[in-house]
Amino acid sequence: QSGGKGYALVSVFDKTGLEELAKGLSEAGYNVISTGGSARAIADSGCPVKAVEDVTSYPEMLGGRVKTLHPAVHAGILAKRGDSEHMAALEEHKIGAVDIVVGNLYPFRSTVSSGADFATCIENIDIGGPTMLRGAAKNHQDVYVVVDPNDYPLLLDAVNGNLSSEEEAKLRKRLAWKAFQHVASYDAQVAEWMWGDGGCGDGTFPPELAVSMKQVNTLRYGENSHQGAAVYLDSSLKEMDGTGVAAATLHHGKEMSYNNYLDADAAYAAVCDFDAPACVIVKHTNPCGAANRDDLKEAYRLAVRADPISAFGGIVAFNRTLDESLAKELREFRSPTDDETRMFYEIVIAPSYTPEGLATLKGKSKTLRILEAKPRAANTTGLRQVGGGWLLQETDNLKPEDIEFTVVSEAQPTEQQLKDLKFAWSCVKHVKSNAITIAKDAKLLGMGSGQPNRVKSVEISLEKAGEEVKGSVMASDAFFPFAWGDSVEKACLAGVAAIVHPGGSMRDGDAVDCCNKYGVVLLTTGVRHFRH
Ligand code: 93A
Repeated sequence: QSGGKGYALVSVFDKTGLEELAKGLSEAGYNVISTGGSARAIADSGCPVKAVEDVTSYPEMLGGRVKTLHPAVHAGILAKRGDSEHMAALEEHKIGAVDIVVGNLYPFRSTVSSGADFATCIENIDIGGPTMLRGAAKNHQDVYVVVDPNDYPLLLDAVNGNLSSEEEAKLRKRLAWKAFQHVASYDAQVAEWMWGDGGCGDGTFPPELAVSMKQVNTLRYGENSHQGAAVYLDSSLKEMDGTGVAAATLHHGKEMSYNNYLDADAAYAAVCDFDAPACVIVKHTNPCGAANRDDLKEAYRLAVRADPISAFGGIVAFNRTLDESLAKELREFRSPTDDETRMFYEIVIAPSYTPEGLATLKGKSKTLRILEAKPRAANTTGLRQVGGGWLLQETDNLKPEDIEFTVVSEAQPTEQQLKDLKFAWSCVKHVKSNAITIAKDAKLLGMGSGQPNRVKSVEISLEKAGEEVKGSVMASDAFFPFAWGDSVEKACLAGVAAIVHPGGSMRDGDAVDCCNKYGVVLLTTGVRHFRH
């Protein structure tokens, strides 16, 4: 080694920024040593580089499985510079100290998502890379470890003596943390794959839970301004980036807040449950407006009309491309309750935008958040925290077509009523329990959410539906425990023409008798959609 500086070991799969890095390290006086492909790339750029083989005196072997796994490398990384025995051992074995390790790993995750076969996935499990990163991170007081090309300029700053000693010590710790995080997330991805597609698990629930967090973004605050908060991206999802709201693209507007994420997720989950073109408007995680129409502009207008006061300041979600004419409608539409006020929204979210649609929507307001997200995969799980642990469940993926709707009343539903019952059922699934929805002509008229008392939810939804309740249909997320003088009779008296509930109550018979008395249609589904 020359110039008093040790080796800088560079072994990267992602070769972004490699040229400038190698140049910078050489200029700072380090001897750059490197593995096959990385060494070639550095040499091609005209920078001096030594092959790791020349340090270990062993060739890369087993088709590349063993490259850096050698005492000449790992003792050089792990030796404590202030420990005379460690340094004497390096001296004795003629091993050069490694001062810098720069590495990033075989692309395991993208290999799996590309649909590669088992053997290819196995070959893309990096062993030597994590080993050198962990060694360097452990010995971070003496060794810089860099896993992210974005940190190369910072590294060059540090090795050029541009940092104070406190800044330098802090940077070493942060880089070490980042390396351990990188490796931990990598190993979690491998473990999850082994359990699932890797063929270890038996497919039963629960799956192994090694949540691999890809990236953490700090949020300005949580539900309220005195609560700190952050959003984590789940890198265990097999789908590529852009799936679900955490990975969505923010095209325009203010940054996403904690509540924005929650509400956008609720709105997008609800709208994506419809196969037909749909608009859903959410306020405080509950759909307050929804409609199916081939013309999305009409779906949007109807969704607002369901409850214009709640829709104001809400989240508007679509399940089809948002084009210019829809964007104009969103920009210009005035509150049906007050002709002077244009509707204001926190977020518009859709799977895609036409360029004109996006440009037009941006003109609505500076702050409007415009989100583009791929629909969330159907087979995902939901994780929630409770004191001392977490609860995991499969997401509620049941759609009306998966459910048997059984007529239990004397009156039979018309084809339109059956359609509307299924529409109301799709809506009620996304409303907080006790949930009641009232609908007609594939549009929501009223909803009652989150009431501990089901009768109250019925009363609220009837009140919201107003005059339009006559001839409408009603859905309940769980069974009616009572009928006479209770939820069912109140709905019948108000003019609801058809009702659907899961059934299964001791007094199911009362609900049937009550509906028969008023000539109302009653159906059961045998499944419920609690949302607590
Ligand atoms: O196959 S490995 O697990 N065995 C090793 O000894 C080893 N050392 C470094 N993979 C190993 N690496 C990885 O090679 C690095 O983590 C990096 O991703 C990659 C760089 O290879 P190349 O320089 O040949 O492109």
